[in-house]
Amino acid sequence: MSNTIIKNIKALEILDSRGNPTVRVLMALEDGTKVSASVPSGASTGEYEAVELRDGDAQRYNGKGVLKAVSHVNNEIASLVVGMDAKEQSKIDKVMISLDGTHNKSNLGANAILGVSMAAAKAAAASSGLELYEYLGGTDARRIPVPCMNILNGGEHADNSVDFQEFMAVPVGASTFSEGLRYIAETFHALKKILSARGLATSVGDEGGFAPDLNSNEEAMELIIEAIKAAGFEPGQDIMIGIDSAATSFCSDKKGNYDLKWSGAGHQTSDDLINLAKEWVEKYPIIFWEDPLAEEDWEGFAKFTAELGDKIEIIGDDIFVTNTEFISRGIKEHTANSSLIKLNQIGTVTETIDAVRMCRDNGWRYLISHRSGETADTFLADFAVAMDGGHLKTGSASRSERLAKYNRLLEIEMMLEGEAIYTWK
Ligand code: 2PG
Ligand code: MG
Repeated sequence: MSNTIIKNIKALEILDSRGNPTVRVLMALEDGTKVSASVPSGASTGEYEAVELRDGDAQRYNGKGVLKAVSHVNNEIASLVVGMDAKEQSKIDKVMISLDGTHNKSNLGANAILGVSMAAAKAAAASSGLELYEYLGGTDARRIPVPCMNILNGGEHADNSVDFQEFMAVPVGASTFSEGLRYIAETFHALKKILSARGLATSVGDEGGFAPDLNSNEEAMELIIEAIKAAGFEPGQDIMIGIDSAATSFCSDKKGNYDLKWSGAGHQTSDDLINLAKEWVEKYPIIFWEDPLAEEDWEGFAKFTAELGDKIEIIGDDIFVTNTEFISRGIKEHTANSSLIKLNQIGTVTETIDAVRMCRDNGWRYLISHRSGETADTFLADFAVAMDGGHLKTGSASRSERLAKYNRLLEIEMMLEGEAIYTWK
């Protein structure tokens, strides 16, 4: 019999894919099970995300150390959670939420809390002899998400002249996950050839997509269409395009004004951005658009959705921050028709699942997502299969912290022995 009582929790400060500190939690159960979980970290963060606790000690890592969060795990959290049953995920998460006592986890830090929350799920799964996706998703968890591969980076994630943060290739026409991954990895390589033939940079941004200086944002679309064709695929049929504008990062006020500062295109209103999107949706095979407007621009968002919501998936990231309080407002106000889902925006596995459930219950879609600062932890891949959402974004076909998730999905596909489901809808 496995004994899933938590025997020991120990945290440490590690470095993420950008070389910034983050939290890793090691957990041991009474039956000898040992796991570790590492917490990701965003750059284009929403204002209302759960707080990632940083030390603020300028002498260490420019103030970005996480020794306080580590100490919260090792002391206050461990003293309550050790002795609990790792299978009791929602109880463990609830205990940490009330110990923290704030509405945004600013006391203990969402990075401290999430590390323990993820470790508990991993430990309970391992002790039960189940894969994490089976443990979290049940015996029918067998849908592998369509990978939304961010092959061209801009905004806060790169030092180039593109305003929109992510341009993703989405292989909707493939028949399996592994085929889909091949479609977009080949497109990534084709894009590299096209960029170098034009003397454009092939260096990559934070999520592993290329980050060339372009003449306009639209040039990114043209290049991707060209790359899809050069790789031998049909745009719109085999591969569609997803965009994350991350518009909060170029919003100049809270009144619907924007500044396309990286490209130099300058001032734009919400209406200008909506008109641009309408034009692009006519012209290009766009399947979804994330954060087309900023987190404060609820009105603009609703207008965007009224105009385009029957044509494409419209995803709120910074505006909803994986928080049921904001998602429920969005559902009521028809702000979007989908929510991004990031574990560390809300800070526990249970609350993340609650956000997914709310989307599902209300006929919304949800896109499970990595952060721009990642580790080699593959929790996200299993989580995406367990949540059955049908799509996932976890970066490009370069940088091992991104490939680790895609490779884990290949493993899950293999374990499912032909029973895996792969479909956009
Ligand atoms: C986003 C994410 C992930 P960050 O905006 O969707 O791609 O970026 O982690 O920097 O918030
Ligand atoms: Mg986003």
